[in-house]
Amino acid sequence: MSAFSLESIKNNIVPHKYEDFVYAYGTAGFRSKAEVLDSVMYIVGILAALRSKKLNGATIGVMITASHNPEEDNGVKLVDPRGEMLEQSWEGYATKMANAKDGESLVQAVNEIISAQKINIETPASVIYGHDTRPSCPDLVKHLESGLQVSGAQAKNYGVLTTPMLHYLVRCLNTAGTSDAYGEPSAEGYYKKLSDAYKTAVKGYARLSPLTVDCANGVGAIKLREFIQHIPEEILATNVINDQTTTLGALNKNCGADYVKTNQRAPPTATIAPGDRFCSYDGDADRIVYYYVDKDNVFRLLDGDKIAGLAAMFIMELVNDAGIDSVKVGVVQTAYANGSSTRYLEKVLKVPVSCVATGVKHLHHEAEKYDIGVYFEANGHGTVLFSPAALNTIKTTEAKTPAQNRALQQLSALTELINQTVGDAISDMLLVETILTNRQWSLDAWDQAYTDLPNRLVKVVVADRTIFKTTNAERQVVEPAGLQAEIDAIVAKYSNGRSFVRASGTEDAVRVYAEAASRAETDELAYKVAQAVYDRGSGVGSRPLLQ
Ligand code: G16
Repeated sequence: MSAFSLESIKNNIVPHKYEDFVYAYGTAGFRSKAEVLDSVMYIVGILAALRSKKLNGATIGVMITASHNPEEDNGVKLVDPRGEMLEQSWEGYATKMANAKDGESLVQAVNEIISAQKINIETPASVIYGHDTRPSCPDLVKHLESGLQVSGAQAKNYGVLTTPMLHYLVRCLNTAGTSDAYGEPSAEGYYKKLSDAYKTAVKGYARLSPLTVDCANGVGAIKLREFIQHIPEEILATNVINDQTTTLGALNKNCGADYVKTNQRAPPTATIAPGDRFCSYDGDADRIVYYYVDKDNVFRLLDGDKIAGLAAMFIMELVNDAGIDSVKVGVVQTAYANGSSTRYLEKVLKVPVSCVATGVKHLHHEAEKYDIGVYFEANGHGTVLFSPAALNTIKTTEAKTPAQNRALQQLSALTELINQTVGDAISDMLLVETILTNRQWSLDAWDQAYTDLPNRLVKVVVADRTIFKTTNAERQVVEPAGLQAEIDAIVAKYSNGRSFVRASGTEDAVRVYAEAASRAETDELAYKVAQAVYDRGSGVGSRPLLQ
């Protein structure tokens, strides 16, 4: 390990691939075509080391993944010491460093951070990193390592990992030996923590029928196979499909959570009959959606909204049965949440609901405001956070009846089973399976909570998506001027109509969401709004047409 050296930082800078490419730390870090990311990896190594130094040598995580994006993309994000996303105030530093085109300007950007954050560069730095199964990862890792090297960071490569496992490891390493120790910092430790909790949570209940898991041909296939070795088949039966992790071009292609959610259909590789139970992960296994076909073979999606409703319902009942009503539950959603789900949460469950901008980081912080904060994006990203006070109440309350005892035990198991750092497909799957097993519910029974309003997501490619600016948790567009009035006028023509538009932080497109009373109205509304976006944004390619 060498020392932090501005001279080395300057001399080893990795040149930008294209002069005019502008980098931005977006919804989930840097994300774009893998070919333009060499220079970004180098600066991320330096930034991670600086962040660690700023936090007195706490371990910082770096995950190389482009999650749901196509295989030719890649990306990188930083993980803060408790396993949460990089503090937002540092995103600007990341962007500034990434856009420095020569050694001098990079050193200048680094010096600005050191002085603004009052960083003692003599403080040791500790960084761990991992990556998904993309073919571009090994080369990108080398550039990251070069950035870590010139920063003198103590670094450890954890190799191929799901994103949530990397978040877990970061938290374990930073809490080791404290009263707040999160777990054993290894893949084995992660599998053991989750599997032990699951066994407790379903004890005494009959196992459900096997669950088929579409792993998007990504890292989830490898890790789920390892994980299920820790649970006997009499307790959880899974069948893994879309596990071609070494087939070029297969990752996220016509499969995975994003495909299923966006297209509202099962992957073509899934043979699905009434009564079957299916779920899909995304490419780095941090999202999950469930689905089935009803008795008429009609596809039914149980997305992040449905998971939030199920989790909130179950946890609220446990809190009630445990006699710890002082512990308040809340749910966090984004504008993509189906209107029916919000109505169900507010009117049926009577649980407070907050709406925040897209991005796990926004939901996570909002969820921390509740004693137990359930947060899910409709696309299947989410988890449940237990505050220190809630954890304490669950652990210290003395049960007066067997029913109360059972509820407290169940809650306690959930605090171990649910990944507290970030949404996690494996952990979320166990949460859903726990609830369904406790209730002995089919997917159809779960689906009865409410009926989704028909909804449609459309992507519009425009000349420059950054001109689209929004407010009010992304529910209204402020720029280009006049677009919101146009959307309002279109929406007004549809019963139960709702639509909003926003620039994606992970893809070069503007996303359009629409929902209305009927499928035909929803599709028409979505495409009319998409055309307005296309016209205002000097759309690229063909005009969106109603299909
Ligand atoms: C990332 C973020 C999610 C977000 C998704 C889509 O997910 O972590 O919070 O919902 O991107 O974001 P956007 O609409 O801005 O493209 P992932 O699974 O791609 O890491």
